[in-house]
Amino acid sequence: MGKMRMQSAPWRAAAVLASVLLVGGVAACGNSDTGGGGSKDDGKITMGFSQVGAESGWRTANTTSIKESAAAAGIELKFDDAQQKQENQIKAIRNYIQQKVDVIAFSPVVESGWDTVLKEAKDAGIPVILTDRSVDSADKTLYKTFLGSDFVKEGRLAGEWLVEQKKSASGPVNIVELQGNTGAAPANDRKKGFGEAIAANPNLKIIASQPGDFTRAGGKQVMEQFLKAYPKIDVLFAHNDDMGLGALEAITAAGKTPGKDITIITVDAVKDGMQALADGKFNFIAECSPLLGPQLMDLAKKVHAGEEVPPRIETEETTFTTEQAKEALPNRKY
Ligand code: GZL
Repeated sequence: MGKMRMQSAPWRAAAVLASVLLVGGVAACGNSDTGGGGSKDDGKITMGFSQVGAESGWRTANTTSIKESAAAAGIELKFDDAQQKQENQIKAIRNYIQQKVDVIAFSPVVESGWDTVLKEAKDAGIPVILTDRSVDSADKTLYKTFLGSDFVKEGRLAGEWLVEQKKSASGPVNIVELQGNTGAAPANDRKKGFGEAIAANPNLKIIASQPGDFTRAGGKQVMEQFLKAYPKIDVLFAHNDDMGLGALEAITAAGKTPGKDITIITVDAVKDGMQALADGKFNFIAECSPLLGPQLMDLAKKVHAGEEVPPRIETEETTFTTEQAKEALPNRKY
């Protein structure tokens, strides 16, 4: 900073006042960048986002979509990774309330236990958007909208495919199930949809169902236990690709051929899962799109402007067989 030349008394007072205002202005702006929160006088929206964690390829793609979309939308993003712990998400949301952000968005790691902190956000006048996973709060005024997938439908599509594949089976078809983390909406709902669909064929039996926490390590560990406990496993239904990919290692290590000795059905359709499907190691995937960022930012702007938004916005999704995966792989964005 150049040395300021001293001037006569009246001019000196004006110069001092101007410099105080300038420094004050920069400090205020600097504070909002480092946590003062709230719309700065340039009208830029500040969003506080609490992410589940970094447990799967899906989550990584989801985080990338959110960060890139916030930058593209000119929204200042404060981002927290909760490492799959609800207490960390509650702490992050409370921090965002303290910082007086304009909008709070989060993907609830589990469905229950949110009413208190959501009421604190509502009392602070900060709108909340649920993305990816939902909550079981009876009070629907605690959040403005939910943006994400219909997990029951994903489970149902997986089950319906299996019913079709095994319609001529004469004897019992033994199914093992790798669930997502206990209490998570996708785990509860995929299990529900799949179970309802396979009831159409009494030969289809779920002989074991355990959480693998949506991680590769969890899928491998639980599949190893299933293989030791059950000599005849015909089908694996994994609530996401990553647990299915972990299970592949256990199945191969047990001397069985995935996709042939054991039919494998998963959910997500991330690139590694689609590659396993194209290679015939998986047999069917129900897609669950992580690319929620652009819609989330549009919703944040609408909610901040006080515009009405639909209570629930579901993402468009499809399913893939091996042949369809081969065709789709070159253009997959995640
Ligand atoms: C689904 C999402 C799930 C994915 C998993 O919307 O919440 O969490 O299916 C991820 O891969 O871990």
